[in-house]
Amino acid sequence: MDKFYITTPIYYVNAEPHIGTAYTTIAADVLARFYRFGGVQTFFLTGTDEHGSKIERAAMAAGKEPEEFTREMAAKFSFTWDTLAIAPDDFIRTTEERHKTAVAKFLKALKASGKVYEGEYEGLYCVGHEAFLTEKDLDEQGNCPDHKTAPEKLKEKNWFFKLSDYEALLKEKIETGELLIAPASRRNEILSFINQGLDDVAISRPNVKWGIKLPWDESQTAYVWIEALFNYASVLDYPDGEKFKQFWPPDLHVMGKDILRFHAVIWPALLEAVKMPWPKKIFGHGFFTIDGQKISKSLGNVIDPFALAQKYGTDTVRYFLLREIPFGQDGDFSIKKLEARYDGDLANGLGNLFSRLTTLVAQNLNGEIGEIKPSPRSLEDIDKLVQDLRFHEALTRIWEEIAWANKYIDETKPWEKAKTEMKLFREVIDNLVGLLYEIAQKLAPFMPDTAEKIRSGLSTEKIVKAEPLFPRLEKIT
Ligand code: ME8
Repeated sequence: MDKFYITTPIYYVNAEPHIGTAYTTIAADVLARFYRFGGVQTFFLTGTDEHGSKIERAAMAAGKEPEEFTREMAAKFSFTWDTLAIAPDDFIRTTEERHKTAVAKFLKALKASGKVYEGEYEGLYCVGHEAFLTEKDLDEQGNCPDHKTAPEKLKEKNWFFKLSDYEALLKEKIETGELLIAPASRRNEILSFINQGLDDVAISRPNVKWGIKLPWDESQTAYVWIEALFNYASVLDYPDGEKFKQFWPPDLHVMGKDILRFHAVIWPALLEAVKMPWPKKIFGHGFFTIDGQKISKSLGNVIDPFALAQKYGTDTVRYFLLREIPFGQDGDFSIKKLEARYDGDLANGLGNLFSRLTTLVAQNLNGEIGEIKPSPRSLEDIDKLVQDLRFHEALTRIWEEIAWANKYIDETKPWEKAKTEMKLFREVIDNLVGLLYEIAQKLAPFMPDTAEKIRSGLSTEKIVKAEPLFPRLEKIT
């Protein structure tokens, strides 16, 4: 692989960052770090989705102009990602000039493709989703099942994109794997959705002011989804920027299953219309609940990832989210589970290993071990698991090695050998240092700070008994 372009969704700024959006962004950061460490030219993008009625209304409710409101909210996202050690190569806001300019060029190309026509839409719109709904999407009360609000009845003139022309092509490319959709269950869902027949989609809205005007009809703004999807290209300076030449097409779009259809159906068709190469892979991960309940403002169970990282540590949050919930499946988040993993896996597992090993070296070898020897155990299979986005399995494998190392210490009792059999003692220590050093390398994309502490702790001239990596919880809570 000569380059790796990875994206997260760009998040709506009507809500603050929460652990749901943090989850996707951490996962993408892990992959970006993994490929960067591997020497692959990597571009990792995240950002914020700032146009449309939903944002305009949120700004009004906050008593602010949309410009000011979106600027403040985007800054919160950026700050939160920073505290979670998420290091994107760029952060795009859809209200930036570079995005607006690129979108205008794209819309012109789309119009020129002959796949755009003027029509009338009569139906339902959910502002929460920023999407058109049909009767069969609604619950028994006639509400949007996710937002529990009645959709707005619209009758308006829109410009449409002939999505229906792309059914056969989409099916073919998904079936042959030219467009990979993962996990397999999601791929099947998308295929059966396409098999039911695709309707054309509106690409503009006449009554939404907070948006990007259509170049050929200034009475309309681009439908927020159509414009938002294009962020992935505008950040690279579409159509002829250096970054565009180097990184297009995206190698991987990571997102929650809720927005897979936009990415796996509408997005490739739009790209086809303007003759741009398609993304290679789209991954729709699962959703998680908190203590069994949907994350929602009204339930008051929204967890602020910043506060969580402050209390338990950035690496703990990163580890927990990716270890607890198999990537691709739905799951549940709870503080109780997080604390159990902190005590078990982190403090007693990894933290204890590092502390025992550095103590042994400090006490018996005066802190000096010389060159670090290669690990006696092979950890190569872990890379493949990361490449396949099987993060919880990769972490499980790493913790098997940690458990092995702790058991090896228990069984070989190196502190006894240090008194009588120095050669054997050295062998045990070399094995442990080699293994732990490699464990730290495998952990680096997931837990950058912890990995760095371990690597630098083991590679100094004089190893000292380490400070606890994960202090006892009663001390920090
Ligand atoms: O959809 N569990 O933005 P959004 C797991 N602006 N992931 C979750 C989650 C949960 N409970 N809740 C949210 C939008 N997510 C559009 C995207 S892209 C061109 C435009 C994550 O702020 C998950 O990644 O509603 C989901 O897809 C995303 O947040 C939705 O973010």
